[in-house]
This record gives sequence, C-alpha cells and structure tokens, in this order.
Amino acid sequence: MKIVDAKVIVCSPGRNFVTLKIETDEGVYGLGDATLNGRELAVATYLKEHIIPCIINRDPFDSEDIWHYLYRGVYWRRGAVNMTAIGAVDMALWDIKGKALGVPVHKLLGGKSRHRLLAYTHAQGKDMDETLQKVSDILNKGFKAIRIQSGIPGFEKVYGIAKDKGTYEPATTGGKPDEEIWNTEKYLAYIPELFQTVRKEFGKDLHLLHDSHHRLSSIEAARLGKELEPHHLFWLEDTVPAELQQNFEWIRRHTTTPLAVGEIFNTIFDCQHLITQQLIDYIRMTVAHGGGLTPMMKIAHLAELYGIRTGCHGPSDLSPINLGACLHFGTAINNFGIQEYMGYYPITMEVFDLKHKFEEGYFYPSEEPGLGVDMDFEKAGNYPYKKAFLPINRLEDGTLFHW
Ligand code: KDG
Ligand code: MG
Repeated sequence: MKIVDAKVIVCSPGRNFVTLKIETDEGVYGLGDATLNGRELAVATYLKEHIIPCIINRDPFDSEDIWHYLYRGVYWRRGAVNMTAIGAVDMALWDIKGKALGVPVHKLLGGKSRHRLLAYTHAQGKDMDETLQKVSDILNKGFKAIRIQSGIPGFEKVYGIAKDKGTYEPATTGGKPDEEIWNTEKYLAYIPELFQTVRKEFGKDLHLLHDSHHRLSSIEAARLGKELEPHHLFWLEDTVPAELQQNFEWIRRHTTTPLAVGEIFNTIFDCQHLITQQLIDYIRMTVAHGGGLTPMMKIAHLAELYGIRTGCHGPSDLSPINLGACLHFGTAINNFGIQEYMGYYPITMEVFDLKHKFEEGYFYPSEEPGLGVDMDFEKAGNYPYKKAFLPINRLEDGTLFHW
C-alpha cells in the first residue's frame, strides 16, 4: 500500500477545524485532526508545504518510521505547531491501517482493556446560582463526572464561562485577541465556597473536577488544593504554568487533592519529570497535540509504571476526529482515567460523523474499522475559515498574565 496524495481541509462549521486527509493507492483514506486553536493556518501551511511532500509514496503501515522521520528527521523538534502536524499524520495513518485491515484502531493498539470509558463534561455559569442549575441539568443528562467553573464576583469575563447561554468557546473572531482581566485573590476566596455548595446540594457520589488554567503560583496552588480537600475532587487541573515541572514538587508536599496537567504539552519530555517523580495523578495530553497515537502510547506506558492515569484533553475546539483517536487510545491502555467531552455544535456534527456511542456519562468505543469518525467534505466546503484568536489575560494593573 502507498500514500498517493494528502489534502488539508480548513473549515468552520461552528468554529475552525483543520483536517488532514491521507489518500492511498488502494482507495482507503485516513483522517487526522490538525486543529490548533487560534493558530490553525500555521499548522495547515506546515502540513502543505513541508510534510505532505515527504510522505507521498510511503507505506502507511510504516507509522513508526514515518513518525521518527517527521520528528527526529527534520532536526527542529517539539513545539505545538510541529507536533500537531505530526499528530495529524500519525492519526490518519492509524485510521488507514484500521480500515485496510477491517478492525477498529484499539485492536491494533492492544485491544480492549475496558468496554466503556468514563467521560466528564463542563458545568459553567456566570454566578453560583447559574452554575448550580447547570450541574443539575448535566446530572439529568446522566453524566457522572462534571468539571465546574463559575464566574467570579466582580469580573466580567472569566476563563471557562460562556458569554451567552451557549457552549463555552474561548476563541473570538476578529483582527486581534480579546483581553480579559484577572485577580487571583478573588478567585482563591471564591472557589472553595463554590465546591462546598456543590457538595452540599448534590452529595458525595458525583465526580467533581476543576481547572485553574495555569493561573496560580505553586504556593497558591497548594493553598487551593488544601482548601478543596474536604470536597474530594476527582482532580484539580492546570494549577501552575507547567514549563517548570519542579513547581509540582511544592504543590504535592502540601495537598492530597489529585493533580492533573498536560493539555498544552506536546512531547514526553514535557511530563517525564512529573511522571517519574509521581508529582501528578493524571496526564492530560491529547492525541492531536501530543504528536499522535504513536508517542501517546509510549507516554501512557511510562505513566502506567508510576500509577498515573490518563485524562485526554477533549474540548470542542478539537474535532471529533481527535475524540475518536482518544477513545481508541483510552480503550486500549490499562491506565485510562477519564475522557473530557464538551459536546459539539449541531452544525459541527453536520460535517463530522462520530460513530462512538455516548450514553449516561460513558463512551462505548466504536467497532467500525479505523478511528470510527468520518467527514462530509462537500458540506465542509460550505463553512470557510474565519480568523480567530484565543484571548489574552491581564492583571487589574495591566500586567500581562497567564491565560
Ligand atoms: O483552546 C484552548 C482550550 O482548549 C482550553 O482552554 C480548554 O482548558 C481547557 C480544557 O480543559 O478543556
Ligand atoms: Mg484545561
């Protein structure tokens, strides 16, 4: 089997998505998600100009060598744009292998380690009352695990909170990024009260998660973790900006709240210290941004040795193709923890077809050959790309801060 062509499809059914379609001489094609929120065209160009010419005539079954060719072979390593592009190629190759052999991708990665996968979704409200109402609505939909974010009194825009009643979408269209204002003290004073109220209203059985979106120092993260201990979180996510992996040593010393991190990591070297020193409980890298299934399997196996479980990033700003890849990954490994699932806009699902079934808080992996996700290329053409940026964040005195 030979790769004969590859196309990059940039479309915007509800939001921007970049998809790589690799075609073979046997008519089988594979799909890979190459979406990097706010930097879509950088990945699309990198694929078109620098990657596609190098994979033509290659055997798609040689995914390990192709991965090393694109990672090691180019000399310039790591980085979100680079790794997302490599991730899309790798994902599409596994899709082709599954389709060519007539098996779902999890069968090629180690088979079925479980028959269903726990998923969490987001409850977000502009204040306490609206957030509690959202939790109640989500529980009625059958979810067993909920990430809870809430507007903070005194702030107009807060990470994770939708501007209107709709789904949260951080990117905004227009010529420049939006700006948000942040105050850590107000956040730290409010969040423990929020979780105390949620536990009081909804009891002990529900899994609760929270995302600090990299805005704390290690000692602030330690304080938050400690104050949340009575409410038994499933995890506290992205407390500190994680370039400095040693930060987690400080947090770990002070709290038993489980810690999760990794959505902006893109290689094993971003989390090697965190895993081997057991400084986290969940690694949240996702297949698209982590360079594909090939390196993600290696990361999962390293994490397994240290008792760390996975929790793949799965926001609606990655396409259903990435979700499909994450579900096969989560099905095959032993140390799956949980899968993020925000859902998609109905118009997104006019273009993408996800075969994996979701019911009462769990995903049931598809048995369709390949990744179990398809795309209507004609309909995609009806939704052209719209320039969009992720916001930036400043402190009240104007200091540029972590978003
Ligand atoms: O594009 C950025 C989002 O994917 C990110 O902000 C979402 O933090 C996020 C999460 O946990 O899903
Ligand atoms: Mg997050």
